Amino acid sequence: MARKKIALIGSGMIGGTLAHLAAKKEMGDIVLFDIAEGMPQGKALDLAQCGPIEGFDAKISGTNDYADIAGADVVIVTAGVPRKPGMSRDDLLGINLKVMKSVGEGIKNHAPDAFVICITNPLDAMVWALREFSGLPHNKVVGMAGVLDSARFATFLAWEFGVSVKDVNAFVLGGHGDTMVPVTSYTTISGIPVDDLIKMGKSSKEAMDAIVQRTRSGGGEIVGLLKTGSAYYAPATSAIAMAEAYLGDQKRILPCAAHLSGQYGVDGLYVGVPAMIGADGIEEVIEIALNDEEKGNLKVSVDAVKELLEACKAIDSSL
Ligand code: TXD
Repeated sequence: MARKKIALIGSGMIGGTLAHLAAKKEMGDIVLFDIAEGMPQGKALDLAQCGPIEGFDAKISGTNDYADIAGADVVIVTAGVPRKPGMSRDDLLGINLKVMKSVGEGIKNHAPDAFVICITNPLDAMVWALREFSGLPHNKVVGMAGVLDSARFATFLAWEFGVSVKDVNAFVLGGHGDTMVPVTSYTTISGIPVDDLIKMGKSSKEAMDAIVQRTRSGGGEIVGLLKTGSAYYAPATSAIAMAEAYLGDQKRILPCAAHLSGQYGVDGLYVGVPAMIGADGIEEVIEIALNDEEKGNLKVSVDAVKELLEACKAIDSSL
């Protein structure tokens, strides 16, 4: 059986990391695409030379021509510009919306059967716009944010409780922004709800609130430290988990920016919700029961996403 094909649209900090992770895992052949001449080709050659050391067989190529992504099974989109200190994710909207238009065309023309994972910020708006521009089915276009935000939440919780990260199952819903909704009522450590651990005196509500806030500003914290760009190791790792769930028909339930058609009272938007990923892409959106505070927080997050989409429509009348 021929190897799967993974196309990476955007070969920058996340794109290069995606390629390295996908190669190490032998997920398939990899095509790095970028508009920067030479850079995808150079990274592809460099990564290919890891093969004899790591022992992976994968054809890794770089290109500036969308025709080379033809037949991709998975397309992961990081094309655009990242934040600099002082910038919000929303500040990227004008520039990255135009990028999504060209990427959407490329995917429509050359890889219409792919499962598309969008990473470009502002994520909730860019994944929606990418789906509109590409015309792919809604279940085959998804945004990566919740896996990353949940991983940040889980990391901070593991540090707070002094436990293995392996035993923390954290859930973050809503938009990938300051209004994201870390859901402590569905967050467990070895199946023990975090709220119960607080009642046992293992931590405090104040500590939890601080962790929720640190999770919300997790991206900005790294941008402030790096100064030249934003996070890329954990974002790439998150998108690879989603791609593996698709390629392996794993039926994983992951927090994803998925298209809602009435779930959670939302229609026609992409918002971070628990979604099952398998061979058909987003196979199901899981509607979990939220308490009143969580419902209120999700509504704030959904309203913020709606504002972003209005901004997109104001820029591009085709949307
Ligand atoms: O959780 C999340 N979704 C976020 C997303 C986590 C971290 C970073 N987030 C966003 O991903 C970030 O705000 C950016 O919008 C993207 C990509 O971040 P990255 O750090 O990889 O940015 P780079 O290193 O600048 O890479 C972007 C590449 C760069 O090589 C450009 O030449 C290329 O995108 N680019 C394009 N490629 C194709 N087509 C067009 N039009 C284009 N414009 C720029």
